Amino acid sequence: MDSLDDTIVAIATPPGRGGIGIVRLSGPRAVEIATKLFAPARTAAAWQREPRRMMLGSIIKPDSGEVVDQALLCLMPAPRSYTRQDVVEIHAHGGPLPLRQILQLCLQGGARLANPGEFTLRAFVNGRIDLAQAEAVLDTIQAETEAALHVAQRQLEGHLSMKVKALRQELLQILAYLQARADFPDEDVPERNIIPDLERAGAQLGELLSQAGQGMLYRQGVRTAIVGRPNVGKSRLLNCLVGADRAIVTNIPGTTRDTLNETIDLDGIPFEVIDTAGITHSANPIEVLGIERSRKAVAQADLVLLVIDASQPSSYADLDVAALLDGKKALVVLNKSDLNPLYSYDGVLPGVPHLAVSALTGAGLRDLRQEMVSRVLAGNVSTGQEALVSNPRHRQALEGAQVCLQHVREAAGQGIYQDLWSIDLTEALRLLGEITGETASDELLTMIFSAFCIGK
Ligand SMILES: Nc1nc2c(ncn2[C@@H]2O[C@H](COP(=O)(O)OP(=O)(O)OP(=O)(O)O)[C@@H](O)[C@H]2O)c(=O)[nH]1
Ligand SMILES: [Mg+2]
Repeated sequence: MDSLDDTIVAIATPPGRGGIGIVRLSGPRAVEIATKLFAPARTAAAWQREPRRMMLGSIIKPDSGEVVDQALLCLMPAPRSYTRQDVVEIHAHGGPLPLRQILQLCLQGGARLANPGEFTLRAFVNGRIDLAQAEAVLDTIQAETEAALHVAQRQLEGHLSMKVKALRQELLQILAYLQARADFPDEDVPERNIIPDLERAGAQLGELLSQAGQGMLYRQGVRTAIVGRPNVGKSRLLNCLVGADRAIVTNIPGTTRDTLNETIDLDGIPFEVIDTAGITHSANPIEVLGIERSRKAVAQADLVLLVIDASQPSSYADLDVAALLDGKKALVVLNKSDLNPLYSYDGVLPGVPHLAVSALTGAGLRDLRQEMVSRVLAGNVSTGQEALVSNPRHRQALEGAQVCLQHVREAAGQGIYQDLWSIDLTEALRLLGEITGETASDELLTMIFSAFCIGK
């Protein structure tokens, strides 16, 4: 891991143009570096001695005195800052050029370019937030629905961490007892039945895990591919679901050549809906490439909407597409239900709900949306409790810890030698510690923070 003694710098606002853009410095030399390139508007202003106040001035090139931009500067001294180090924020105009020049001046002044997530990494390493909270920062930035934001904010406030830490505390007490008995067999360590304690811990783990499926849906969303043979109304259906004219719709088969993605919010779950090229046997090289992408979209999808033109009699072409869906969560959408006559398509995909809709009139769309939600929630049922776990990494650790506790309970029930219990308990503690970061390896940290954007 890179040294915490480096002073790091990054443009903290997204690329592109905006009203303001922020360059952020963190580290022991932040003040020194900023001092060299900032000329306060009030000549006597000593921004270094007025922390957490915005100070107006100019950013200048130290060697020539040339003004780069007007800016507001703010110092957040250690330890009351995001990273617990000295942090200086330069709020300049949000154009790529002024921001890049300011960044350059900071680098020339002795700062180093921050790695992705390095500000948040420092907040974690310096103990301001734990690892689950650091991950919640990223989840907040990436949230696509209100529900996802809510879960991220609860995690950032530390609700998951609190539960995990309390669990670890309980397991630590059991472990301490077991070790006392092992280390001092001749002394009178009072006998204690640990089974109820283990069961309580197991139940708490189970409670956290019971909502994890739903939490993960909020956070990760559902990749939903719309597939079918050409001209059945896939693109029109996408437009209907999105509520905007996104995809080109014509009565010419083979209109859609490339996949097109749009995210919609259904009951708090972000569905990334993907329109695809109609699947058919084509010799046109462009269509062939498009169809290849359609197949890939099906393979990668969490949910597939198989669209059928119900105003046409059933054809082998539909069955060919249906055959691609083997084992996928799917819905059959019988489109063009506004037309006459309508043909029966019962059992195109046995066991999968069939829904009649019209992408022209909007009929049946409400039921379709509802069915999409119930289809992905199946097996992740909500019991009115709030989802605190939304991250697959956390779920894995909790599941691992649960298995360990199960082993201890079984061994204890059979009166098996206690040393073995300690091994499983220690492993459960390690796994839980990975969630909040107490036992996270450098590799794990690198993996987590590299997913962040630069400047966060
Ligand atoms: N009557 C009726 N026409 C529809 C409906 N949905 C789509 N259409 C028409 O069917 C034709 C094909 O629609 P598209 O959405 O382009 O079909 P597609 O499945 O995307 O076709 P490709 O991109 O070629 O694979 C267009 O003329 C649409 O207006 C519907 O529900 N009812
Ligand atoms: Mg299309």
